[in-house]
This record gives sequence, structure tokens and C-alpha cells, in this order.
Amino acid sequence: MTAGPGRRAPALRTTRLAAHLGTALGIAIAICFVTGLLSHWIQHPPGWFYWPTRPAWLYQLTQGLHVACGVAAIPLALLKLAIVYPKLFARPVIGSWRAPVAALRRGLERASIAVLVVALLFQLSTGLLNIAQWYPWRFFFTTAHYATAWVTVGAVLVHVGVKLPDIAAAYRRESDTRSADPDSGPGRRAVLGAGLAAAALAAVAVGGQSAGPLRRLAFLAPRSGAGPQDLPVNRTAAAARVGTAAASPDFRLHLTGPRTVDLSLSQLRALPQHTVRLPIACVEGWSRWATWTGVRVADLASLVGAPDGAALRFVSIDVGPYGVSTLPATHVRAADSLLALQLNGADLDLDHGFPCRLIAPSRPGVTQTKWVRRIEVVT
Ligand SMILES: Nc1nc2c(c(=O)[nH]1)N[C@H]1C(S)=C(S)[C@@H](COP(=O)(O)O)O[C@H]1N2
Ligand SMILES: [Mo]
Repeated sequence: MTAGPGRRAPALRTTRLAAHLGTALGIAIAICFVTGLLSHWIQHPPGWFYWPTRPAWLYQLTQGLHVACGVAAIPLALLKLAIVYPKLFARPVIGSWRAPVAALRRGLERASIAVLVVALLFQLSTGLLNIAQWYPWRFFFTTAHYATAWVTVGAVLVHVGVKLPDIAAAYRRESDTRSADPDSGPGRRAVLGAGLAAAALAAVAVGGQSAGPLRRLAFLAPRSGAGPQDLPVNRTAAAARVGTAAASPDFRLHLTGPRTVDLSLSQLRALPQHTVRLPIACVEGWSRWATWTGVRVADLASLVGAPDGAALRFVSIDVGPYGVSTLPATHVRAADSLLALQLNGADLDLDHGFPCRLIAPSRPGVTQTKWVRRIEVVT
């Protein structure tokens, strides 16, 4: 700090506060990054990737954390920006060539902050718009959100690396002066406390939609819980333009693999039926448990002679972006992966995928394909 002795305490306070807010923000960003990567890999699995079927709520947890920490990061990021704001415009921009190491460090610091601020604000705002279900850019969102995540994390690492001495000093000075400097506490603690409280409130207000008992507190959540059969609907049959085809009495489910089988709805109903409790856990953060009844995916796989390690591709009547999903072999074999015909004790509502839809444990909602028309063995 370059401030004179008289201004030393406030400057210190600011540095400490920035360090504490930065730590909280860093933790939130780290959780967002890891959970986001998981969600990305589940939907676009690299060859080495393995995602378990147990516990059934695993994806509900990771994605709930993703959304809650992302939302909590918004007040933390704004507060941190407000505190360090004057520094962003400090002169000289980089420094003198006479002290090249210091200038390099400063240049790196400023560049990483510029990238970090832009990338983080982009991540938080697009993420928020997405959970508010305003996405004029469906594809652009996932691709851009994923790519920018790497940029953000890279900028955080550079930023923390460059700032490490300051961060360490801020924490060290705090333990040195905690008792000797009683005045420096309350202001900083009040701001930090307010920031964390705002973060927690934001997380519960929006992210609480993922957690059973907290759902009632999720007053900012875009999901009211409305929808037929006590389950929200992301895309209705009308929006997907599948109503007529899905409700047609001529409906046939086509199974292709080593053997090819066509099944009518009554033939599907005549197969052994199983009932499971599984959640729909949407990538946008909302989730809801329900009781599903239908045919085991594993039974359908055997019906067409699928080999043991085969994945299955579920193709919907809906030709939109979420009309196809590939179920990995681990989930094909899981006893609670169903081609569901019923939801909460009644035939699926048209909006929930009548006549049949996929429901599997520990998977993103977006992969739980509705209005399934064809199941292919992937070789
Ligand atoms: N064919 C098809 N299946 C789909 C979708 C879709 O748009 N089309 N939306 C998915 C998404 S994003 C979610 S969260 C779940 C929601 O299921 P629900 O509408 O029955 O609650 O369905 C998934 N299955
Ligand atoms: Mo979803």
C-alpha cells in the first residue's frame, strides 16, 4: 500500500476485506467450475468419464450446488468490485520499464483482472438468465458458458498467483493486529457479513428450488412447482409440436439392435412393470422427486439382444434440441432406469412425455427424453 501512515488503517482494511471476499468468491467459483465440468461431461462424456448411478440424487446435489454457488457469487462479485473499483483505474496502468519485473507483475495483474471481471460477469449473468429460463440462445449458452468457464478459472489462477503475497499478508496482518487494533474490525466485518448474508440469501432465494424443505424459501425461483401431475414442465407438448403424433393410437415404439422389435402401447403395458422414486433434476437447478412406473430399460435392451456393455440412444418424436439422448451402459443396466409409462400413479401427461419417456437415476433433466419413439443400441 502506498498510502501514508494516516491512511494506513483504512487501506489495510480494504485489502483484508478484498482478500476475504476474494476467498469466498474463489470458493464459489471453484464449486461452480467443478460441478459445471461434471454436468458437461455427463452430457458429452469423454471416453474415460464414469458417472455413477448411485445415489440417485447425485446430479441433483452437484447441479443444485452449481446454481446456488453461482447465484451466491453475484453479490460477492459485485461487492468485491465495489471495494476494489478505484484500484482498477489506478495510474500508471502498468508501470515503468525501469523496473521490468514489477511492471510485468502489474501488467499481468491488470490483464488478469480485466479478463476475470468480463468473464465472471458474463458467466454469472448468462447463468442467471438461463435459470430464469430466458434463453434466446440455447446452443450459444452452453457452448459459451463452458468455454468462458475455462477462461474465468484461468484468470482466477493468474490473479491469485500474482496476488498471493498480498493475500497472505492480509491474513497474516489480521492475526497480528486482531487484538491490538480493535477499530479495524467492525466496519470490515459488517461489510463482509453483509456480503455473505446477501450471498446466502441469494443462494436460497434462487437455488433453494433444488432442495426439498428449502423450496418454499426459493421466492425468486422461476419454478413455481406448477405443472400437471405435481411436476414442473420445461417444454410442453404444444411447444415441442408433438401432441398429435404422441397421442396417436397408431403409436409404435421402434427398438433397433441385433434384433428389431416394434411395440404398441398395449404391448409395452403388458411387459413387466416396475415402480421407482427418482428426481427430475434440471440443469437450471430446479428438481422434483416423483414416482415412476414403466418397463426396465435393461429388459428392453435384452429384448433386442443388446450386448452387455452397450449404450442406448433414445430418440423422441420431438425433433428439437433435446429430442435425443444417449444412456451409458452403466445406466442401461441400473434396475431403476425405466422407460416410464406412468407418473405419480397415472398415465404420463402429454406434457410429461406420453406415451413413454426415459427416467434414469443421477442424470440431468435434459437427458430424460420425453415422447420416446425409437431406442437404438449404440455400437
Ligand atoms: N423430447 C424432449 N424431452 C425432454 C425435453 C424436451 O424439450 N424434449 N426437455 C428436457 C428437460 S430440459 C427437462 S428438465 C425434463 C423435464 O421433464 P418434465 O417436463 O416432465 O418435468 O425433460 C427433458 N426431456
Ligand atoms: Mo431441464
